Amino acid sequence: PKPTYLSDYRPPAYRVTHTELTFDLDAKATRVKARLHMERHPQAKNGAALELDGERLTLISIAIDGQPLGEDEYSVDAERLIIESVPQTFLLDTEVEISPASNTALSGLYQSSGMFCTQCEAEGFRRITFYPDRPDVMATFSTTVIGSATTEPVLLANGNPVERGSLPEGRHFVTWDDPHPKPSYLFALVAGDLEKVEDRFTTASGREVTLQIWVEEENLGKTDHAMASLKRAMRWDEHAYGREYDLDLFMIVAVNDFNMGAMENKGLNIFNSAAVLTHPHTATDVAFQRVESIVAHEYFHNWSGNRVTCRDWFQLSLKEGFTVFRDQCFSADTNSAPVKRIEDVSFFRTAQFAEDAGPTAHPIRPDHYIEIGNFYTLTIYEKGAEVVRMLSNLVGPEAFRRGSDLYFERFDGQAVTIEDFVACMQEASGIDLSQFMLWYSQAGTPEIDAHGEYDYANGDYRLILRQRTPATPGQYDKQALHIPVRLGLVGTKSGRDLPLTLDGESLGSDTVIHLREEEQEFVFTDVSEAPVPSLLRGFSAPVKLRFPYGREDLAFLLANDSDGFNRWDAGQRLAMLALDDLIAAHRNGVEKVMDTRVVEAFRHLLNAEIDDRAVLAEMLTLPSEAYIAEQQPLVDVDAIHAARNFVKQRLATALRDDFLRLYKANDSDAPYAPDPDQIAARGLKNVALSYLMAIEDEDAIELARKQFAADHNMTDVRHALTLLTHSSRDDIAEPALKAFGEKWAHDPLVMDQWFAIQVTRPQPDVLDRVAFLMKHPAFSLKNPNKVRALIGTFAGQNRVNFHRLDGAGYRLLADVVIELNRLNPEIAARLITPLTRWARFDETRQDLMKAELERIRAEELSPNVFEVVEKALA
Ligand code: HT7
Ligand code: ZN
Repeated sequence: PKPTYLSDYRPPAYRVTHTELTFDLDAKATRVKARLHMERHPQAKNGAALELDGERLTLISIAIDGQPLGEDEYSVDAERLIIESVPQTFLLDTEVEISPASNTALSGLYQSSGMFCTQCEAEGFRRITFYPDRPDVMATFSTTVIGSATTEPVLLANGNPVERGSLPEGRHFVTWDDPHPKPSYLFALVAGDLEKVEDRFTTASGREVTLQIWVEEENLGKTDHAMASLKRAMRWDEHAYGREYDLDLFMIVAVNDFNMGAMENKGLNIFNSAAVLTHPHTATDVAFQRVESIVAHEYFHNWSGNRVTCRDWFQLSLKEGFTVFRDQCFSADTNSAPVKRIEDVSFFRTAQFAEDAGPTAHPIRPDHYIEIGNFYTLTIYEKGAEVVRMLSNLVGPEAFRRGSDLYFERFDGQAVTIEDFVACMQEASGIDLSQFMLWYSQAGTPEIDAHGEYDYANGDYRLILRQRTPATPGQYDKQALHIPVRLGLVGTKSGRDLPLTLDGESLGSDTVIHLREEEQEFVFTDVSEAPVPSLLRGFSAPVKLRFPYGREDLAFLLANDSDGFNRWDAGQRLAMLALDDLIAAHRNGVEKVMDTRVVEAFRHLLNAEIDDRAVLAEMLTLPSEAYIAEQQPLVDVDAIHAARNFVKQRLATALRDDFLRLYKANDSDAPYAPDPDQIAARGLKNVALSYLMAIEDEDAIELARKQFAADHNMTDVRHALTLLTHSSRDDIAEPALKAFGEKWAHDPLVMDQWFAIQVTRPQPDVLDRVAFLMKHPAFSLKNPNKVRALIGTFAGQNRVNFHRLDGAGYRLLADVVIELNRLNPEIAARLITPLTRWARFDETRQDLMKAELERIRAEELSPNVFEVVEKALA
């Protein structure tokens, strides 16, 4: 397959002003008629050929302005249809046949649990009809859907329903009209036997909007949280960005088979059922929060993505980075802001840093790709959001709002670029953002080495910052970036933030300094006492910051830093120093000794008055094995696992009574609500239970058993079941797993959790269990949620067993990838990720992982899998 290059971008020669579609649905042979109102672009060459994208389509007929074309007037191959000569303005009519039932890739029109649904982003519309399937062609759409009145009583598409009626032979139709010009990737159709929950929303300007969530009948009781989240998001976007909804109807549909979380199709969002359905007995707090943020994310796309869209797919982060930033701010405002930041950053530093350091590293705006489906990445989404966050901090909240207003007004109804967005911010703020643009083109995580010196004689604090971005594939020399570093100096005597004076200017006690050079010195004057610097507060830039903190410094920051995020981070750094020693001890076969400073820091946390219980729960959580691995030059999965368990056990032994007290203080039988207070209490209670279960004494086991049996809510039940399943007590784990599996056999989303709990067991026999569960009736390779729950969770989260020295974990993953390569290339390509990280491991494992990549490479590969495997083996 050939790459597409950003530098080859050319505007389309023809545009579509209006698109009329008629679908005559049939599982194996759906007929799609398209009438495209087309005109040549004013700047295009007279006589330019018309090229339309089209894949897996059987062409039935083709006509221009009502005249059927002869076979010599057009050509069709596996990817496109070309008509050499067309008039300046014309109507193009085509009819094609497609087979939704055999579409296992879940891109285009497919079937999920018997219903018809579509996924067109990024390039799925070309599997529905011949079309200029690119985001810079925006048209109004009118869609008629014809289906069986019995099996497809509900027929949905974008916009507003304008006509409906009966047809012969038990068929019926509905016509939908979408007045907002949109690119083809936002097209959607759903048809099936669905039920709806309806609500209303009045916009700030007084327009009435009908809100509908469509689900299978048995899920009618699981939509309340999504509906409430949607209304909160709609209100928030009005306040925070001045954006109102623009149609009379907003629909969400839940489908069981979906490659990602959800899709922002205009007026008809399609959701993975896991990203919309919740109930206290089936979904955890984490799932409730995820639903809230995904519902908001898709809704926010109505402006950042739909009204103003991307010129080409290289600009993907324009809509995704900005929309993730928007959903992060929404969730921070709705829940605990510091905890939201801690959760986002800890995920980011674990997963995005790893991506940026691996063979698939790419800039936020890549300059080429083979398969755009491979670029829905943490870099485009999460790093893209960090870059927007930096912009917002650089220009300040007022200018950021002026800049976003300008962006939405100036580019409404257009397909634009990242430059257009940044230019609005520059115009609104008057700040030069030219160096900042490098964040979009340079891959890799910048590293900052910081050093500080306090001069007792004159009260100066000299801070030296040095930045460097390591080479990434295809990018060897990096330039210095514009990096905002938020900081404070915490006085070691007072424990307070000291006033900051830089170059004679008073900056308060918390400020942002701008690192633009490779090396820069900042001298703070009139510093009245020796400080410990608190650097990169709130994770003000997506970088790795090194500072030679001693353990006392970190314990001091953990107790005194006024920045909640950095207080948490100091605890993580302190734990990391202890873990480093223990990992080394394990590798060298010497006795492990617990750092008492960590125990004392935890004792202090457990006994201090901390208002935000959700932050406390985060502070009591040790860095994950994946995060620890990310910090090691060479990953030793066994040493990491042993070291982390050792710390957990020692903390649990030393602080058993404190954890027990914490558990009891936060245990409650109040009716479940997914509100921040309850979530924080459950979080603390379950952190305490995890520590207590690390020593597996009878009291702890009894607590876990009781929590499981109480069956109060899924958060508590799942946590208890996980601890029991991961314990050494199979006699207790097995009956609990069995009871849970039988109780929830009818609920696919709960069965996903049942799979995930089992495949993260640390016991060495887990691989047999994975193989066994792949044969379970509730498992299917065709369902992405199942693949993620069973295979993705095993390979991504069960590090000791996936990286077994006999290579069986790698082999199992490669077998699944090979099978999925045929069925669903997008999912197959994502699943390979853990194998692509071979360079971080010892030679034996490297060889085993590369051998599996080679085995995959020997297959006939989809472009998706080909691109990832080639990069991984380059
Ligand atoms: N914009 C949506 C992207 C998406 C997608 C991309 C490729 C394949 C399947 C997909 N499903 C949804 C999701 C979002 O960011 O909101
Ligand atoms: Zn998105």
